[in-house]
Amino acid sequence: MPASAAAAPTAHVDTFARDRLPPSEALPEFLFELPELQLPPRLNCASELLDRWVRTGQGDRPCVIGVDGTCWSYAELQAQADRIARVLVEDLGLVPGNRVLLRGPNSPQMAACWFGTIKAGGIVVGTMPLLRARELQALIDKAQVSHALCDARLADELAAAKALCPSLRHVLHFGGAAKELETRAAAKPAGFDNVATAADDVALIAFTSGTTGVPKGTLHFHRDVMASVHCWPPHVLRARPDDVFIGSPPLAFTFGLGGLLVFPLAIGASTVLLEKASPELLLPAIERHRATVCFTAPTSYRAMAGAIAAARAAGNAPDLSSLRKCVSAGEALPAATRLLWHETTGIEIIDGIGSTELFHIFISADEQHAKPGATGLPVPGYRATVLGDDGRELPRGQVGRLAVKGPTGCKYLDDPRQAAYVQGGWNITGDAYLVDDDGQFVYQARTDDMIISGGYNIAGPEVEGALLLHPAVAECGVVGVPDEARGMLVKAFVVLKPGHEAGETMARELQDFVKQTIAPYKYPRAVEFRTSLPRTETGKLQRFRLRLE
Ligand code: 3UK
Repeated sequence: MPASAAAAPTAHVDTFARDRLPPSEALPEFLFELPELQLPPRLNCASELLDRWVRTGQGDRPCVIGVDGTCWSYAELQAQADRIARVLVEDLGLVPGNRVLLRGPNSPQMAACWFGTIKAGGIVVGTMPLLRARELQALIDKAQVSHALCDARLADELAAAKALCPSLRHVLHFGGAAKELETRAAAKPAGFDNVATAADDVALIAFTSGTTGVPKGTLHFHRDVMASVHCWPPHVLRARPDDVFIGSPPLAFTFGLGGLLVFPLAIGASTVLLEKASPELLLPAIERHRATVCFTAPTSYRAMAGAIAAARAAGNAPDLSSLRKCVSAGEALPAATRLLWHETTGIEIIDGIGSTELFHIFISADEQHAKPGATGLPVPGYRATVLGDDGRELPRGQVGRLAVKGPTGCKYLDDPRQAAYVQGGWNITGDAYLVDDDGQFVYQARTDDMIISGGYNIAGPEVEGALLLHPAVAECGVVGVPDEARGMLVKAFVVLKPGHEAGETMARELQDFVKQTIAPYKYPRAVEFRTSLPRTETGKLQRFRLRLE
């Protein structure tokens, strides 16, 4: 065992999560080669990310900023997190290892709940704000959640779920008129001694936004959170303590948790937590808060570029001069979007592929290594390769299954699907990739989204990339639909920009355009116009829904 995986006895009294880790032979291989990954056997990530700044006399630094004008310093966030930890332990009987469901849009109070839970040795179960009672019920049952801290505005669906979930004993609301949590917290004395968790005690369970089947709960140790801090952020993002982070992904999504909470706090920077961050709200928020580092999805960059162009044409260009780094993840970044954002703002996007299973980004390129159409290079700390169907590494240029290993890796909570994600020690992400002549990893499609038409393998995202280069196309999704003659037919769903007319003529124009841009056999033989495309709360196109429609 490498030093950083050296075990300390668990601090969890409730060993539910530990008892449901995959057996050791089903785990991926872990790599702790970087010197900074030699982590101590006892580790509570709240001490490292939050308390450290107060301990070293920097508690006055600005930390979390909310939409209501709140701006908490590190000391203030710590004070609130300490009091919430006390409420959980002293009032609600939390014991280390209990699962605590957090529910609400991104906000300073959510950040305090996250740290309060972690400090108390609880296991955070984040939930997407839009989830309904039935979906919440599935997560609560699966993780045997005992406590919930919930934004008062989202109380109803949780109450409906609670009625069906015997494990859930305590629900406290924050916000609203009653301010239950705030009132209890305010009555507590200051300070809290963090539970001295083992580095491999579970800190959070992140559920995948699974498009099919029951969501999978991915377990992450305190050590996983800190390992992520030492890989992508210092080697690729390279943010500074005076940076102001902002973005759209919810804290329940590890893209958001890392990008908007863990990574800024790890360097003493500040973070703007927006409740709503659709492109039309994110853009003015960047301007208002003088944000410098932005995390969002490819479609959001595309929409913001459109909005900037429109505003400039109308003579009221937004002032985005503060912005210096833009991160894209969640979906492949089309070359056209990278180009458009660069033309519009002068900023080269930092693309990165990450997954809920690996916590955060493992292949990425900084501004200097950015290559249109490619995701990038393995992040220091990680190794990546492309495997053939026989499980052997493929030579450069050949399309196969992306395989990754590093300090973090897939650990599903009691789930037979562990054997599909982890094979031969590698994490198999489900993505088809190739490595080009520069060693850059080039995304093709989700493995099960490859379209096999007339004997050809066609990657939907490549066809989308070509369509997006056409000036009339706002958004598009390309999938395979069943076809008698060709097995599958390439079909494009297209949303046009305002001022363009859908119809036969436009369909033919787009088809010809694709034929001139990429190999002609890849062109969409069917084109359907839409006013919007189905997307998940994390910004991903729901291809399965397009295929069914
Ligand atoms: C796809 C990408 C191409 C890919 C995530 C950054 O998206 C995240 O996690 P999920 O579990 O989905 C993982 C899957 O999404 N994907 C993500 N980023 C890219 N495909 N280029 C990209 N840049 O199919 C991957 O397997 O929802 C992303 C950080 C943390 C995350 N959880």
